[in-house]
Amino acid sequence: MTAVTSVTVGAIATNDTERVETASITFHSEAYSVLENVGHLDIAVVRQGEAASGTVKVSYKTCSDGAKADENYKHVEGTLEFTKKDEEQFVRVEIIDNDKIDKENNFYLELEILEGSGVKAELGEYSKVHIRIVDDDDPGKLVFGKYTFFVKETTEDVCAKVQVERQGGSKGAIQLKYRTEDGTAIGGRDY
Ligand SMILES: [Ca+2]
Ligand SMILES: [Ca+2]
Repeated sequence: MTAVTSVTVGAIATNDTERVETASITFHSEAYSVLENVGHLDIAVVRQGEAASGTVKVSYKTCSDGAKADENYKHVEGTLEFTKKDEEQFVRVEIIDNDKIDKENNFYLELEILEGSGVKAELGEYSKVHIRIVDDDDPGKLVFGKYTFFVKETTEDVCAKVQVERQGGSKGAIQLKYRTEDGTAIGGRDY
């Protein structure tokens, strides 16, 4: 009688394994800048991946990052359903214009996968998009373009053009007064 020490069976073919297709949901980029008076911003959300079937549901909501909800932007939240490959949808966010000078004015929109049916659903490269609201109420500052200005002394009178720049804002018109003061050069003799 011969003892059976091993049994060999045929290897199970692994290339028959069903491939799970993936759909990823993402924004186009990680940040946008908008002027405070832009009105609204339509932010694209896209479905990527090779899967041509299946449905993905995602939720979105705005979150503050310095900017105040319903004072600087209108809070939104909701769900989107993506039913086919490469579908693009938009989330509209309203930007609120005010007359105040705003310093920190950032918020973001965030995605979360709720469910994937008939497809493996995941978040893509940009699951958050940061939005910077650029204030338009700061009149800005007036400064000289250069701290030191050199003029070569000549036998004839020359005109020196000293540049004044407006920086940090542009709301309304600004008037300024200017005058010269003697240093080691004396008014009427040297200039
Ligand atoms: Ca404004
Ligand atoms: Ca403002």
